[in-house]
This record gives sequence, C-alpha cells and structure tokens, in this order.
Amino acid sequence: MSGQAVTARSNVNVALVKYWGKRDTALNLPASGSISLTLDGLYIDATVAFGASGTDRFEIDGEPAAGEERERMASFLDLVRVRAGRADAVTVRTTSHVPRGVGLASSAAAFAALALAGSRAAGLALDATALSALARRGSGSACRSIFGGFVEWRRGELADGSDSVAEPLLAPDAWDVRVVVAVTSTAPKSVSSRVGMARAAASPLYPAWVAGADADLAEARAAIRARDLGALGEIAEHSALEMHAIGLAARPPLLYWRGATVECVHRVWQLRAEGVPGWVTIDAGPQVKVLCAPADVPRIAEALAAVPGVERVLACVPGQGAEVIG
Ligand code: 2P0
Repeated sequence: MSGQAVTARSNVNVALVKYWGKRDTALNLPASGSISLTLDGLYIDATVAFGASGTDRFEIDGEPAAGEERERMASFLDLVRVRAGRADAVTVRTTSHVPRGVGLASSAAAFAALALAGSRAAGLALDATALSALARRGSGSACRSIFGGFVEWRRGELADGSDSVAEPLLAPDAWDVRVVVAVTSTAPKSVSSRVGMARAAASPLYPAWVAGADADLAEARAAIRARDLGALGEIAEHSALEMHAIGLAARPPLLYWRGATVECVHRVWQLRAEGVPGWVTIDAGPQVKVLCAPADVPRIAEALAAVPGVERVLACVPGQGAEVIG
C-alpha cells in the first residue's frame, strides 16, 4: 500500500432495543431509536490507505471483494473521499474475526472500522459523534459500534441525518453483564437486513412497532441506569420478538429462525422458570443471544450447547468502541 495506511478495529454490537425500519433509505435514517451493547471478541479490522496508483482495491478476508459487498464498501469510501476533498485511489483490506452475513452484526463492525480507518487515512480528524454519523451511512447499526458498552442511537429529526448519531449510555466496565451466543447456522442469510426492513415497513404490525418505540427505549434506558438486569432483559426480549413478529405478518412473510433457534428460546425460558435468569434476543439471522449475569454463563452455555442444531456457543463481555490499532 502506498500512502499512510491506518488500521482500525471495531467490535460488533447487539441491539437490545432493535433498529428495524428506516425513515430514509439513502441516508440510513431509522424510523426509531435503538439501544445496544458492544461485544468484546467479535470484531473486524480494517486497513485503509489512500494515494495508491491505479484503481481502487477492496479485499475482504484475503479475497477481492465482489458483488454487493464491494459496492457498499466502494460507495462508503467515496463518501470519505468527498468529505476529505481527495480524488486519489484507495486500497482497503478487512479481516473478520466474526462470521459474516449470518446475523452476528459483522456489517456494524466493518463499517465502524472503515469509518475510523478511512477517515484517518484520508487526513480527517473526526470526533466520535462525526464518526458515528459517517459509520451510519455504511450500515445503520455501525453508528453504535463506534462506542463501547451500552449505547443509544438517537432517531434524530433533521432531514440531513446530522442528529441521527449514537452516544454512550454506560462504559463497558460500568456494568458486568454477559451475552451468550448460540450459533445455529453459519449459512449466509437469504434475506439481507436491508430487504428485511423494507418488507417489515409494509407489515400491518409495523405502525404499532414504531408507535411503541419511545416507550421501549425509555424502559431500556431506565433499566440500564438502574443496572436492573431483569428489567433490561424483559424489554430486550420483547423488542426482539416484536421485530420478528412484524416479519411473520408481512407479505411476503419473513422468518429468520431455524428449528434450533426456537428450541434455544424454549430452553432459555425453561432455565428462567428454574431460577437461572437469561433473556433472549435474535437479530436478522438464526442465532440466539442470551443476556445474563456472569455467574449464570456456565449453566446457560451448557444448556444451549446441548440443543440439537447448535454448532457453537460463545460468551461475550461488554466491549470497547472502535479504535486505531496501527
Ligand atoms: C439492530 N439489525 O438494531 C437490527 C436488529 C438487525 C436486527 O441493524 O441497512 O446492517 O445497513 O442500515 O444495520 C442490521 O441492519 O442495516 C440491524 P442497514 P444493518 O442491530
């Protein structure tokens, strides 16, 4: 790579109050706010250098980027180039430490890392709020991965999206919780989040979802402030199940779950009835994530690993926001 290469690392985040629907598709402006937890250990490194001769080069996990992935990366780097007033070619390399395109928020980590590495490599010194707004343009949920710990993405009111940015609610070390992830399939999802959200907007349940968002956010905010895991788990589980119910009621219908997904949900509910508290959340894929206290990780992880169809179980601690690592 010619020019000054910058490498940034960003963790994924899991939404506890979900982003599911847009008020502006071009700018990735959400129909409502969302609240997430950044997770340690599932991350993407992005290295960006401007000033290369010839044409742009995009590489993902050692392979030339192709198709929609390449297009999204290229459009995003174009935004950075315009912002920095540059016209030179760019070289981009990303390395994933999380499975891509399976509902584990790899695009959130990728575009947060690209926003940080890309802006720095282009000579821009953006603050965290400006980075969040930039990352949002690549993938909505990426605006939350700029920050660590518990994070809220404000819906914003302005048409240009400048007030639709994330802000930290609680630092990663301020509340010791865990998210246990049960991976039920790493097959690429058949319906992207982008298409899923467009379908959701036509669901008869969608207006109720948008109307209830502010109350869900207030409940989650209060639970985080009070470090009340039961209250947070309850609203997180509700938000996830309502998001998936919208898809079921849409035409054509949308269902990201597999059989093992449903079995994991029942297992977590059974454990809860037995006095081991955990609350499920599910994103645009078949994986089940369980919010719980550190002491309950062994029993929850063991129970999920025993569910037929579960390929892998991992436990994540709250993670840091995006950072430059080289
Ligand atoms: C979330 N998801 O809040 C929700 C819940 C998936 C389920 O944000 O179109 O990749 O790039 O803005 O951010 C995944 O969607 O979608 C997502 P775009 P994104 O985490």
